[in-house]
Amino acid sequence: MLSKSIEAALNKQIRIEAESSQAYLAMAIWAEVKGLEGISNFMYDQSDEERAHMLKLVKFVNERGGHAHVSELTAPNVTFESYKSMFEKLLEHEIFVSESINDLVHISLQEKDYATHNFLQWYVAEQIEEEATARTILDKVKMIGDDKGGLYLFDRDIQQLTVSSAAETPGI
Ligand code: OFO
Repeated sequence: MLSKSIEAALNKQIRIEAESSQAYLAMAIWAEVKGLEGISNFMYDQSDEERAHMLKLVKFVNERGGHAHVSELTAPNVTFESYKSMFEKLLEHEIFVSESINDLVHISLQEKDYATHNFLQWYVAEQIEEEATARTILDKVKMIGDDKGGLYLFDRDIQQLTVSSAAETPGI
C-alpha cells in the first residue's frame, strides 16, 4: 500500500512523463515541418517512449492501492532556433527528469517504501541511458556545425545513433 506522500510524488512523476511525451511530440512536429524526417521520427519514438514510462507509473500506482492522476499539462516549447538548440533542450530536459527520479528515490528511502524503491531502479537505469544518448547526439550535432552534408547524413542515420553505435556512425 502506498503512503499518501509517495502516491503524490509518483503522481507528480506521471505528470512529468506526460509532459516529456508532449515536449518530444512538439520537437517531432517541428523537425517534420522543417523537412528533417529522420530527426522527426526519432522524436516521435522518444515521445512514445515517454508515454510508456508514464503508463508504467500509472499501473504501479493503481496496483499498489493508489489512484493514478491525469493532470493538466504545461504546454511545451513548440518552436526552436535550430535543431542544435532543440537537442540542447532535449538534454536539459533529461537532466531535469533524472533529478526528479532521484528525488523520488530519496523519498522512497525516507519512507522505507522498498517496493517503490525497487520499482524506481528501472527509471534510474533508463535515465542514465537517455542522458548518455542525448549527450552523444549533441556531440555529433556540435561536430556537424553548419555543414549541410553532415546534417543530411545525421538526419539519415539518427535512428541508428545509440550510445554504443554512436562512435562508429559512418560519415559523421
Ligand atoms: Fe521518461 O525517460 Fe527520460 O525523460
